[in-house]
Amino acid sequence: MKTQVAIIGSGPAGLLLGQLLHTQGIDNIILDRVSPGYILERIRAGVIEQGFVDLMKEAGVAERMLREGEVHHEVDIAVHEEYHTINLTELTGGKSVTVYGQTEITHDLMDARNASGQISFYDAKNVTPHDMKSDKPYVTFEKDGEKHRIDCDYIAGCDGSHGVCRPSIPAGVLKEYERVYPFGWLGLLSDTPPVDYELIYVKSDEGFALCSKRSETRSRYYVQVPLDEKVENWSDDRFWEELKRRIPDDAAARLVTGPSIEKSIAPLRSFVVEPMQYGNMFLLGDAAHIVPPTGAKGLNLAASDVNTLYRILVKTYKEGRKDLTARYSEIALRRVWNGVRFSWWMTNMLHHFYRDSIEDKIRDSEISFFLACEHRRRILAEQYVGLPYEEIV
Ligand code: RFL
Ligand code: PHB
Repeated sequence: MKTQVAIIGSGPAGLLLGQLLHTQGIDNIILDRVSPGYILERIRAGVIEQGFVDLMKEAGVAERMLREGEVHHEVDIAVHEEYHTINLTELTGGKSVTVYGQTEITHDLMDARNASGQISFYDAKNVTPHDMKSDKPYVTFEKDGEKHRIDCDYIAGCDGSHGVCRPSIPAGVLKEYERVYPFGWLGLLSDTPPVDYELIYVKSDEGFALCSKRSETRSRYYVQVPLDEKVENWSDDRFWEELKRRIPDDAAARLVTGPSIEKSIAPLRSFVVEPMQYGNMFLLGDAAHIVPPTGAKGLNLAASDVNTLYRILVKTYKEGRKDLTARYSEIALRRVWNGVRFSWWMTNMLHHFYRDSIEDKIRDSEISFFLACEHRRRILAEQYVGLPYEEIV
C-alpha cells in the first residue's frame, strides 16, 4: 500500500489530523492496535479550548459539538470554603471554553472518517515505523494474521504515551523531562445532575477535588488520592462521602449522588520529549508529552500539535515549502512548554502535598495572591482558555 501520511494511533490527535489532511486532498491511512469500541470506552477530557473547536469546524466535524457542547464563560475555584469566580470571557476579551467529552469528539471524528472513504486499520498488530530518517519511510503491521506494508512520505506518531513511535527512535536522540507527582485523581462518572452549571476546582484541607460535567444530566467528579490507592477500595458511597467532605458546604448540601458509570484512578505526571520528531516521523499529543489534568490541557495540546503539523504539511504539499517539516518540533514545543508550565502551576497550587509543611502554606498564599485581583486572575484566565496558535510562515 501507498499513502502520503501514515498516521499511527486513532485517538483524537490521529483522527483530527487525518480528517484535516483529507479536507486538503492529502491522502492518509490510520492504524490502531485496538478496536474503535475500545477507544470509545475511555473516559478522559472534558474541557475544550476555542482553538480546538475552530479546528473541528475547519475539519467539518463540529456540528454536534456546536449543538450539544456547553460554552462556559466562567470557572470557579473554591479555596477552603470560599468561592472565587474566574470570569473567563470578561478577562480574555471574549474567549470561552466548551464542555464536550473526548468520547464525543472521538465519536464524531470516527463517523467523519467512515464517511470520507479514507482507509483505517483497527486491531492492527506489531505496527512498526521504518526508515524514518530517509525520504522513503514505511510502516509495517499485521492484521488477521497477514503482514502489510505502507509506503509513505511522512509518519505521524499519534499513538499516545505507551505507543511504538517514540520508543522506535534510536537511544540518545531524545531528551526526556519528567516530574511524577505523589498523588493521582480518582474519577467518577455518573448520570446525575451536576452540582453546579460551572466547573468548580476545589482546594481543601482534605485535598483537591474537581466538580465537572459532560451535560446537564451527566457529572464527572474527581478527588485527589495517594499514588498507591486502589480503585477497588473505593465504593461509590465512599467516593461521595469524600467528595462532600472536600467541596464547600453549600455544594455538598445540594450534591445529587447515584451509581457510578465509570470509576478509575489516573496518576499525575508532567513529561516532555525533545525533539518531537525524528527525520520524517513526527510525534503528536500524548506520544510526545503528558500533563497533569489540573489545567485541562492534555487534549488541547494534542490539538495544537495537530494544528502545527497540519499547516506545515499543507504548505509542504501545496506550496513546495520543503523547509518547514524540519521546524515542526521547534514550533510545537513552544506551545507545549506553556501548557506544561500552566498544568504544573495549577497542580502545585491546588493540591495538598504534605500536611502542615511550609510548602503547603506557600501554596495557600500563592493561590490567594492570584485570586485576589483582576489582573492576576487574567493571567490564569488567558492560559485556561488557551494561548493562540502560532502562525506558520
Ligand atoms: P490517545 O488518546 O492516548 O490515543 C492514542 C491512540 O494510539 C493507539 N496506540 C497504538 N496504535 C497502534 N500501534 C501501537 N503500538 C499503539 N499504541 C497506542 C491507542 O490505542 C490509542 O487509540 O492520545 P492522543 O490522541 O494524543 O490524545 C491525548 C488525550 O487523550 C489526552 O491528552 C487527554 O485525555 C488528557 N486529559 C485532558 N485533556 C484536556 O485537554 N482536557 C481535559 O479536561 C482532560 N482531562 C485527561 C483528562 C486525561 C485523563 N486521564 C485518564 C489521563 C482527565 C483524565 C482523567
Ligand atoms: C473533566 O471533565 O474530565 C475534566 C475537566 C477539567 C479538568 C480535568 C478534567 O481540568
